[in-house]
Amino acid sequence: MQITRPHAIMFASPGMGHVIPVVQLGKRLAESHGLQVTIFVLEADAASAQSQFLNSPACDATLIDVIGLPTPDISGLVNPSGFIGLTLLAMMRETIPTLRSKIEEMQIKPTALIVDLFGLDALKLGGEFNMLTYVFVASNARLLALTMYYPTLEKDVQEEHIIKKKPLPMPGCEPVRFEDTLGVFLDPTDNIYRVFVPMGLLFPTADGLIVNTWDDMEPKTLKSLQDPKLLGLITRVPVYPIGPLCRPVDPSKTNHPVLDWLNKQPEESVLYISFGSGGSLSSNQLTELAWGLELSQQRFVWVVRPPVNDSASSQYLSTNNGDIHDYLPKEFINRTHERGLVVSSWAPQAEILAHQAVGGFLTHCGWNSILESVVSGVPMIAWPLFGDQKMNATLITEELGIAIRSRKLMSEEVVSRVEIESLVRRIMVEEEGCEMREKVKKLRDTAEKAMSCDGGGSSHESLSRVANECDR
Ligand code: BUP
Repeated sequence: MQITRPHAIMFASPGMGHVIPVVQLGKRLAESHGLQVTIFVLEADAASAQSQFLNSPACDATLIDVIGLPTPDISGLVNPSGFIGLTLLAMMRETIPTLRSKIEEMQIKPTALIVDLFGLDALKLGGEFNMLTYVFVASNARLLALTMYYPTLEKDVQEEHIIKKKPLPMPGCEPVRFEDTLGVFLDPTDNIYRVFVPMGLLFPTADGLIVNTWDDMEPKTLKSLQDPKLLGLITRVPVYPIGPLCRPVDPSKTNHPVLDWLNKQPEESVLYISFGSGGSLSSNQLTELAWGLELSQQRFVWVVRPPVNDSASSQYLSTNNGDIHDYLPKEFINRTHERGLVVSSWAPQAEILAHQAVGGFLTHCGWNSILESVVSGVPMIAWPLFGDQKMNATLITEELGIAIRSRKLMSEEVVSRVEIESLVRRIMVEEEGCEMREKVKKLRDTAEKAMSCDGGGSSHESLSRVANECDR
């Protein structure tokens, strides 16, 4: 007799920052908790980083099934500012009928549906197919807390925060500073506000909330989310901290030019710089960064993206596809080639951060990037651009003390080359950097402990509870 395993299906938003953690969660549920896992993901073009990742050994086909769904036509979407979140939400919404047909066709009926933040509308399929439903927050507990809490607030409390720019108190948590607030919360008259803010009310309609964090990373917020006298009052369903789930380092990836170069550098001597898959700097800021790096005299690997020209930083991808020499200072590459490497394509970030030569990470503070830095024991220079990145930056600088940042970034001013030189030196050569390195390594140890299967780590136990619920 064939024994059928409980079957969980996952619905992932497109983009590496979403697909990577969803795949890691699926693999973990299959490998350590014995579930059958099917992941539905919107197809991207074959040359994209997403397609390459989904076809690589990292998505072990013996553990999980990945099924591509056609990208829907959303040409009728009104999105004058080009906000990527609205596009993702519309794509996920329009794909629900296709997902429904796929579930109907399944031989082994799923017992659970796990959606990510842009797939909340699909929670309604839970009732239709008698599935338990979970939201997977591939970001942190603080984002979950704010997103759920904000729509429950009275108008005047919201206005105190967004008009008078006062910090927003959240029960049992650190207050949210105005500068860190998600852009979608800022203008109640905007369509983006009307679409996104009420989404926070959908979380308690799921059976549980799975978050890519762990107790030592966000102790206060996690406690509050689970305390019925604090934020637990609005959460109402169990919160499962199951992280850090990160893309594991691929030991076979040894012959990449960046890794070859790192092999020749002294231990903890290189600063890695990346602004993620969707971030760019203005040309002024790019120039200042290049000069700051050069002045610092430190070794670096820099994933450079073409600049955007309207503000200090942006979430909108640049349309400037010019040659890298066109937007870096003249002769920059020649002058720095002995101690720096500039990369213009997708870099093997997890492997770079885990390399012994890397001693610092200048990051846009995407949550996956932060987790990858922590599990590699690398302190950071926080350079948030948009969305939850600003809150993430506050967490790692002010609450955890594993990163530094420029105050200019809070008012979106250009950070000068002199200040960048100082930030780089503080993290790479000064005592402050050494102390942060020690701190982040201690945090890394707590991450390992939380994920440990043998020692009953807290994140492992949390995910076991989800897996047990799916077995019904
Ligand atoms: Br760029 C880049 N190589 O060159 P985040 C990114 N990555 O492996 P996001 C590479 O993509 P937000 C590259 O290791 C991480 O796993 C990186 O996720 C990988 O940022 C992922 O850090 C990027 O969450 O922005 O998705 O760019 O999530 O903040 O919208």
